[in-house]
Amino acid sequence: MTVHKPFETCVVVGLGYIGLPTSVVIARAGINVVGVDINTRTVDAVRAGRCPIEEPHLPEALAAQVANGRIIAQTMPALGDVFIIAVPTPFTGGYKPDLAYVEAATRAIAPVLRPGNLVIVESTIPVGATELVARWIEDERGDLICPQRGSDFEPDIYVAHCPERVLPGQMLRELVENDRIVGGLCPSSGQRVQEFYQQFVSGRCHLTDARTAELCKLSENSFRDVNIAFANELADICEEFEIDAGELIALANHHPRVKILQPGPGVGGHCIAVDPWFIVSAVGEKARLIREARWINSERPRQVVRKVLDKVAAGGIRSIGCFGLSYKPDVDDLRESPAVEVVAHLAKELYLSGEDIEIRVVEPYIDELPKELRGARGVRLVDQECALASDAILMLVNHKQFCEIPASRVERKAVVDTRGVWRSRALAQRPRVKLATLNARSEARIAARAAASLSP
Ligand code: SAJ
Repeated sequence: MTVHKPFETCVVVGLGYIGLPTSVVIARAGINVVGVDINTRTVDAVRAGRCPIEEPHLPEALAAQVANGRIIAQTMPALGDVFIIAVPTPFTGGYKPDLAYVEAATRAIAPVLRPGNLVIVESTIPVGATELVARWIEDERGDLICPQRGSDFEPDIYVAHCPERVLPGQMLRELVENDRIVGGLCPSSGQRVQEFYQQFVSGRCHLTDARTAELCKLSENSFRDVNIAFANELADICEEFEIDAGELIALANHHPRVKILQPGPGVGGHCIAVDPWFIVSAVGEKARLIREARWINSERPRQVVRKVLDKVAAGGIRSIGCFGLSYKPDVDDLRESPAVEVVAHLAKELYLSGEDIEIRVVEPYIDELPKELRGARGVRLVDQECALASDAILMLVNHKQFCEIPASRVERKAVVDTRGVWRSRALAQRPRVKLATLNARSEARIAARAAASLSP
């Protein structure tokens, strides 16, 4: 039986939204971490104990681990026992995954790898990419034997995919408590990587093969995307029937086996709006439902803009207060945010139609407008009170502080509430059944009763 040495040093490549909190959790378990990033500003910040990203409790936790020397940061990989790749995997123009960062990170660590090392890909990757990582290592290092898919020989380097599954805003807790999927390129890679995660994860570490782990991660995010698309479609259906979608979904969710998500202005962030394409681009027609859901959700921002323009067309609107820009509530992250897309598109449409309407944006998590909105005509970043004083209100992100705004503050205004924050207002204003929808007999009865009650 091979006796392995303990995990003393872990090299984390990519000090971003996943790499940084992961480094902290590993360091807290007593393992030394060498954080590697090509961005010198990020490296300088971490060295100084400053956290370059917004995440609850991360700044203090990072500062503590840097101060006690457990985490160091540099631009070049160092020797270690475990190598974690946590770099972005965006998609190219044709919705195909772009593995350039994963490849560059793999080739960068190859020169320092030694027999017995673990190489773990945490980045979200398309099916088959862990196999490519093994090939890239062998390309660079003819002296090392990597596993092949399902191989049963003992490799020099253990290679596995262990997708991150944490929710931004809850990272430090979820990194420890969530179950993990460990997809080994061969069984011994899986076992070795499972032993590593068990050092700092209290959730269960489920063993599988690399391809299953890759598709598992993509399926989790696609499941959520499809469910949100269903909620968005339901919201449209509810509008048709003059029903409040929030009430409907809350009631349906009382069924023990129903869990519908919430409609909104679209799906943002760089996971759920991206990952389903990794499946669609690989299997085409076999992923019809996943693709359709993606279209439904990506159409959403334009739909919101059309609703606002309808209100504008009704007249009397000189200013629109837009509430929120982040991709979801209570975070500062504006990446792939549907709210930003809505405001940018709205500004463009108003400009094209020659309307001179001020767009007042309130976003408590930022100090300046993102580049997509800088220079957009009529768009200003304002405080909450100024936005509330607008003629029309567009609720885009249900930040806690926005949810505290009483419905009475917006009562007399034109409101487009994409998050159901003022649901009670919507319910109060829900039109009674229109006479036009009653049948002729009912109309006649109502008229007869009215006539009777008027007669002396
Ligand atoms: N959204 C809705 N309605 C909902 C829930 C979300 O419109 O009912 C929108 C949000 O406003 C946001 C987007 O969807 O724009 C995504 O937000 P999210 O909270 O659903 O997910 P993310 O992108 O922050 O994190 C997801 C998580 N995946 C799942 O919950 C299956 C997280 O666990 C993953 O680690 C992360 O993607 C990732 O990195 O892949």
